[in-house]
Amino acid sequence: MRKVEAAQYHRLLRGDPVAPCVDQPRDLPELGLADVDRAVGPDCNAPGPIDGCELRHLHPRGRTQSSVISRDQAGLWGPNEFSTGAAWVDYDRDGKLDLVVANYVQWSEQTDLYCTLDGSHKSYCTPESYKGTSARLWHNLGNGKFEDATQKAGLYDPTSKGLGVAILDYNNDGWPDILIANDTQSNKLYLNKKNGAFEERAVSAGIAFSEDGIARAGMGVDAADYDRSGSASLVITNFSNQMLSLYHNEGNGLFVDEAPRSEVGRATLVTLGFGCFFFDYDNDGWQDIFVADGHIEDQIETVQKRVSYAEPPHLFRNLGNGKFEEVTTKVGSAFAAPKVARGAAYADINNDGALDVLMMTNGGAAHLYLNQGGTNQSLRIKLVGTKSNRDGIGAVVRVSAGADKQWLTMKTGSSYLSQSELVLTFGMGSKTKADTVEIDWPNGQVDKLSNVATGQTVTIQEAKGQIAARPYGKK
Ligand SMILES: [Ca+2]
Ligand SMILES: [Ca+2]
Ligand SMILES: [Ca+2]
Repeated sequence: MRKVEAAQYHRLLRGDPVAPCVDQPRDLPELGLADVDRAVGPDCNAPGPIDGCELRHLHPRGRTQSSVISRDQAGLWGPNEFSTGAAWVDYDRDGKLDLVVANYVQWSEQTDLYCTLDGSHKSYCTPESYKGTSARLWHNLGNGKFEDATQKAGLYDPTSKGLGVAILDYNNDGWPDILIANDTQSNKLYLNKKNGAFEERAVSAGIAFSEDGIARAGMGVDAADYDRSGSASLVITNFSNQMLSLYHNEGNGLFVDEAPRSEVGRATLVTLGFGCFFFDYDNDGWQDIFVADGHIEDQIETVQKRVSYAEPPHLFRNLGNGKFEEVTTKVGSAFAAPKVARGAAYADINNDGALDVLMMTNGGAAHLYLNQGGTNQSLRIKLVGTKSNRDGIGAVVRVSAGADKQWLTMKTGSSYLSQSELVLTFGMGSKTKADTVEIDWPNGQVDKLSNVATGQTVTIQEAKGQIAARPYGKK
């Protein structure tokens, strides 16, 4: 992967409507973009209290004209909380996107505690020093209004110290479930009961704790069917000396952590992971794993010799047999250089059909790595909902080519305080067309296309089919 210079990076971000946005809401106009009532886009993955969450009303004539709808107007007024990850999910499948926001701990400048790692310098206190706070679920009432549905939906849990949010349908019943990755508290998995309420199932599902029963330091999270089993599995980043979690979905309500037995676990034992996601970087049809790393303590090397503040990221190539191999150093020395990374997102920033990677660093520069691609084909799918939400968030897209069958979910959230583009990229290997493309929309509509060529981004409208196609540009 080739690094893009900072000035070029800013031009790309501002000029490209599919640019991913991470961590810096004031600089980036489309952070956490989704259309919640066909005219409203939210701006809401900001770290810090929910004051950082705005709704932007996009005027129909263009993206340059937007006005901020205050959280008062939208009814998004809750306690002053330390909000972290966020995701849009139409949990009651009424066509209107609802918002889930993870909260971290009860902290303020006034109640800040003094902790020290080496006896002389102030350091971060561990999360155990502070009380937790519940995630919040905002139910979209329409007309730009939301209500706090946390209690009635069964999501209220003041023990949580949430950082990451992923939306997945882990039991394949067509109703989106919610995962909250918690720091030093057990992770939470909210099963959608289809009646506006959820039931928390993390312990029985096997993802609450590590294999030895410890609540780890959950940071970022993502979900995808990485082994084509038909069910969405999970990756969750954890602290140094904990390795990440690679929870394989067994398809029966249970997950098994594959990390301890795999290259993924061994390679991530010492590093401290934040942003993470599944994506197919080499377009071979198998979902690979990216992890952004960086410790929280700049003095950590003085007390733990094997651990460093700046750390290389991880890129794991999916070998297609349930195993991964680390390829970080093979894709570029700048990419593999140590960083104090936090947020991470992907998008095809230059329309060549290969996914590029954006990393944000703590107090430092953003790093954008252009994927140089290869000989493998890809097909990109953009959705336009009509009865369902406009961006098709929650839709499942299934692509078949010969015996190869893949599926991806259109989603927001995932990773760490970041959001990737709202376009699905299917790696197609040597195939030059998909035999079928099937879209299961959140409202139940199913659309099916046949013989769709690779090498393009196809826009599909609910109940109508293909409405636009954009061929990839020349490299
Ligand atoms: Ca809804
Ligand atoms: Ca479900
Ligand atoms: Ca791959």
